[in-house]
Amino acid sequence: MCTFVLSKKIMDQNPNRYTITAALPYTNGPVHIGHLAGVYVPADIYARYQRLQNKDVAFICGSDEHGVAITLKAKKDGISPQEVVDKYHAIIKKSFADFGISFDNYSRTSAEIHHKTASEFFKKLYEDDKFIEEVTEQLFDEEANQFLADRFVVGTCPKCGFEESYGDQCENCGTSHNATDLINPRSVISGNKPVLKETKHWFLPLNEYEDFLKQWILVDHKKDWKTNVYGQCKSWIDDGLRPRAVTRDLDWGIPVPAKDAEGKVLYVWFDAPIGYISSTKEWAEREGKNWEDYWKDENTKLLHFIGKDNIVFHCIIFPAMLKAEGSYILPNNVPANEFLNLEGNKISTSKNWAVWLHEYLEDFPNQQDVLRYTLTANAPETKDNDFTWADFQARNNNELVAIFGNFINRVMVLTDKYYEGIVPEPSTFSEVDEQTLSELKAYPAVIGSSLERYRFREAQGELMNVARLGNKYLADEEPWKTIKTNEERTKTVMYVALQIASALAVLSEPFLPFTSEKLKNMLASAPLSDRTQNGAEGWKDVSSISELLKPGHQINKAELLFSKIEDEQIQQQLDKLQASKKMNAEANKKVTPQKDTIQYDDFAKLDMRVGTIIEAEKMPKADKLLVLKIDTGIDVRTIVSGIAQSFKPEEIIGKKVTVLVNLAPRALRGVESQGMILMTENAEGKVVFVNPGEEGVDNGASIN
Ligand code: B3M
Ligand code: ZN
Repeated sequence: MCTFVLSKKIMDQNPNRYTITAALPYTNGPVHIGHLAGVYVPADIYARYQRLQNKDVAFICGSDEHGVAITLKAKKDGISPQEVVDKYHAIIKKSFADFGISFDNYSRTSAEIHHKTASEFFKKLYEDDKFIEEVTEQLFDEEANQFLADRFVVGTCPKCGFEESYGDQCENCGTSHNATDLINPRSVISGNKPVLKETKHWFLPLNEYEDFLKQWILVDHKKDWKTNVYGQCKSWIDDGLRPRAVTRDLDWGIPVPAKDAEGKVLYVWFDAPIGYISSTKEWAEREGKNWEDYWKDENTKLLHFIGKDNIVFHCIIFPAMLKAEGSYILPNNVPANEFLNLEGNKISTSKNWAVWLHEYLEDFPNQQDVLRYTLTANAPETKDNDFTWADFQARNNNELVAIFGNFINRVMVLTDKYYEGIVPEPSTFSEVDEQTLSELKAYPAVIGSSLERYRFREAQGELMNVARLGNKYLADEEPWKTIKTNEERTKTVMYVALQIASALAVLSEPFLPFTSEKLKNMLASAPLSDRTQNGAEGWKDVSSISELLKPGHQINKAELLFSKIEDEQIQQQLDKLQASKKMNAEANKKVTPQKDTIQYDDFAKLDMRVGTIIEAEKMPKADKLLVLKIDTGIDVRTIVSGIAQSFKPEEIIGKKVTVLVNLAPRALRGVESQGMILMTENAEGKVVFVNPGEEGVDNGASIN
């Protein structure tokens, strides 16, 4: 009994099979750096690392092609939902591949295998009586003749008061709720206030899973789940779980396989996580594997990489579904990240405030690793973080080029120069050499330990320490000096430096796969298939093999691993963002509705004249007010105007303005203002004068 418990424990800690999922991106737009930093880069690092450890890895993803987000995008662009998903599925799939995200399978939820899998999953729960079937009142748009689910309805979040909360989830506080919980709901389609209408749906009674979830999350995973994930789960559980509808009245999605369910589809968050399973099936079929090993074997470690807005679905709802089904394993961990901002503002698809992956790949060809590196260095692991182009440039120029690239370049150039690219035979190791080699051998465990705890920034920092170790070693041992005095010593030093370079080639693979590949080619490392079962040089080889590059081994010519990123490239990116900002300002400009009709006589009462500002000064002790002297043609009079935050007094002297001259005088801070200057706002929200017309119009000319 005792031995059994012990061995089970060891297996749990060190499973050989990993099912690693990355959130299925919605195909209503391309992928941006926020998605990459939050989900795909860490998931890829982790999957690559486990493969290098010789683990059996299924790294699974695919496009999430259902849900209201897709329908809305189709409506907006005037095309069909299918056209929307086809377009973005192709863009997303290609950009992931070009960026080196090493999915074992990238599927899509419109695939037949997924429809079948999701449908069968529902049917099993339906037949096992796991759902509550209930007629309830749901929000309905009478004009559009449609029920309003999820993103079809916005309103005030009952929890935080955010006025633009979606029907199923509040983007502000992350709470997930039912559309009928919204205060002041409005239809996204017509803008109308919805009415309530009866309709039948199937609900998963989450309340019945409360005890299970409490034990599984709040007790079993109290220690190993990230605090942000654990905290969110706890607050949901503490709030009390309620039955949750898993079907919708929509025409885009997977038809509900139940009696009297016409016109109804599965809720997108019911079918999407099942997409992980169908994508695994698709892969297993292709590779001749058994998909059930990856989903039903207790020794398999299931991990979901997601962003923080998806926590409830992966930690509460999907596990409850899996539990209800009964034959599946549960996730071992859900290492969700917080959000990445861009240049101080929230990334936004609709505002085009983003760095799009497919555009990055065009603007920075063959520089995938620079973005991977920067995103990991700034990963929003414990709090929201900011991406700036200046930081991107600095990380490249001061770290990748100056530390990593510089070390490799020195090793390559010196080996070529001194030994024509042949790894020299070392003689006796000094204490420093021994020390350096033993430090080097400790790194796989150091980096691995950070990765096992999902601390990717820390892990990458340690990788850079390997390059730093190399630089320091060369700087201290100065082979360029000893070459003149002590050939044997130089050989030893270069031999040690080459081992460090070779270790870097292996250890950098999860983080900087393109660099690793290049470096392996430069070092002409052993053919990939010779080393480990997975066909790669193993992680542990760095610590267990006494020499990674043997004396006599011929390396290839040096290539540049990283190149400097110039200011102009950065400026171009900043200009691009500036252009988005401008477009948004224009698009967001709200035109105020027209006022009530007036008669001509009402208008004729206004006496507006052309005038010129002849003096301007700040009103003492008032931030907003300028005291102006205006030549109105009738007289020179004083007008107090609230424009001090938009103009400096000296820059407006001589300006022609439109003046309402017969406005009753009133005192502002003790100064009598005798009229009003007409102002408006330009597209960027800047206050400007209403220009009274062509040049050459005299002061005093009437405007009518
Ligand atoms: N499509 C949501 C998102 O992109 C989503 C993830 C599904 S994972 C099963 O935020
Ligand atoms: Zn909220």
